[in-house]
Amino acid sequence: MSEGRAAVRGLDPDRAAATAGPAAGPTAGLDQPGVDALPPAPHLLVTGGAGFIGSCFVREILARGDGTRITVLDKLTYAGDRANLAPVEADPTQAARFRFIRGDIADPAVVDPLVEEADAVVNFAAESHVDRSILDPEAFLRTGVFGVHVLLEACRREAERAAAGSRLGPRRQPRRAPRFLQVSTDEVYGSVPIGQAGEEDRLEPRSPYAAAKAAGELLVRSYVVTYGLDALITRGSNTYGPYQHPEKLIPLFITNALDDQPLPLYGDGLQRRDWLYVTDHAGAIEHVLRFGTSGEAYNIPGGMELANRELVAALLARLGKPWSLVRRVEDRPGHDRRYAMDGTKLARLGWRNRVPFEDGLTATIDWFRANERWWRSIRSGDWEAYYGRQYGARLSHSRPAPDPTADLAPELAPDLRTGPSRDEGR
Ligand code: NAD
Ligand code: TDX
Repeated sequence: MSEGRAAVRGLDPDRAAATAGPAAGPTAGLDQPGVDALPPAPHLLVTGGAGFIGSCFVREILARGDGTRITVLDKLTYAGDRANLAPVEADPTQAARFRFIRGDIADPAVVDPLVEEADAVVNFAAESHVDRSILDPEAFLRTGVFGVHVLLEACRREAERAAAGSRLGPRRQPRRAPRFLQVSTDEVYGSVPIGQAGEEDRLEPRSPYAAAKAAGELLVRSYVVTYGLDALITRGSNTYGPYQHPEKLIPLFITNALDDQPLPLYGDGLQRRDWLYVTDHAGAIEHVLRFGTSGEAYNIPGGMELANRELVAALLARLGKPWSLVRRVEDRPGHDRRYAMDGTKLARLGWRNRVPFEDGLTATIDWFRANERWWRSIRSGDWEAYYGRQYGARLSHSRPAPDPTADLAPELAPDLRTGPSRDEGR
């Protein structure tokens, strides 16, 4: 079994409990990257831990059974779902090391006591969908800027207590200040027409979502410089996998295709994204949390760059559905043409992604096929209003999208139909 398969295993909620138990951690098999910044059996505060990537982070760490305790603070917006944490709550040994609190990161009364108990805070909480940020930007700023500020203030207070010797652990031992990790995104660099963005490149966000993420990052940076906070930033690329909200490209197109519904491809479909499997994103975040240098940002690329229409062709081939489902619709305003990041800094820290794109895509499709109840319940209620607002007019003015496999020589077409290889995407 490849490492990729091993990481994919256990993501099915029904099987997770059966597969839980000691397993290779995200750092297993890598060069020793340095000193672990976390104490043994740490207590982590994971904000936004009921969402797509945050819940994967929680499930993966608790399934390891290494003594780590996790408190999740999540507002349960339309994007958060406690069902994403059901595998943890259903397993008594994991549940004993887990606590869920519903609340807002922008509320100091909730945040302060939780940060007081934590060895580290990992902030996944955000409004995360670019299209929604174009429709209604305000919530993006509230969580992405003010919410980050509240978390940072709580960490600053704890750092002051640690410096004064009054921050004590459960056995009244002196305790270090909490380490803070802000989960950010490749979108802060804006569109990257050629080459790859490095961590020192300028931030040039182009959507309200990306601007809120960039603002959150700048706040973190200011707390490192001004107050000496122990804080880091990760910039992950486009992430995919089980439990992703069906508003995003891959789950939207899988679930629409399963229902033989049209697939709304924006513009010419030649925008390029770099795809990262969710367990690799979660593993890299934990790796940076433990081994990263305070004050630094780390890119987390996926290593699989594809044009959207190539990705859609690969999805349809695996689903056994025809290209005729794909409709060319009006483009997203300000649509970033390409994201690409250099991953040298993270590789030097000792992290390697484990899940090849082919395995990740197959596992994702299998998961959505097997968990129809999960996605049908999300695609009900408010979903219809959102879908009508985002796609109603677009689909009624749509036209067929050119089939990317049609212009290829017949001997090349089968490769694309079964999905490009990992190396081809580099
Ligand atoms: P998601 O939308 O699936 O989950 C976000 C979670 O945050 C939800 O559970 C939601 O309820 C919670 N939340 C929102 N506002 C909150 C608030 N004010 N207080 C507490 N909880 C709140 O998002 P995701 O795709 O899992 O992304 C997680 C993080 O990773 C985000 O910060 C996002 O910017 C970043 N990111 C995502 C991707 C991607 O491709 N999905 C890539 C790079 C970075
Ligand atoms: O219906 C669609 N049609 C379409 O052509 C949707 C939803 C998307 N697209 C295109 C837009 C993008 O070029 O597909 C690409 C991927 O779109 P999204 O899934 O919306 O992701 P993106 O906008 O690239 O942002 C994602 O990656 C970075 C996440 O949603 C962010 O949270 C993350 O920070």
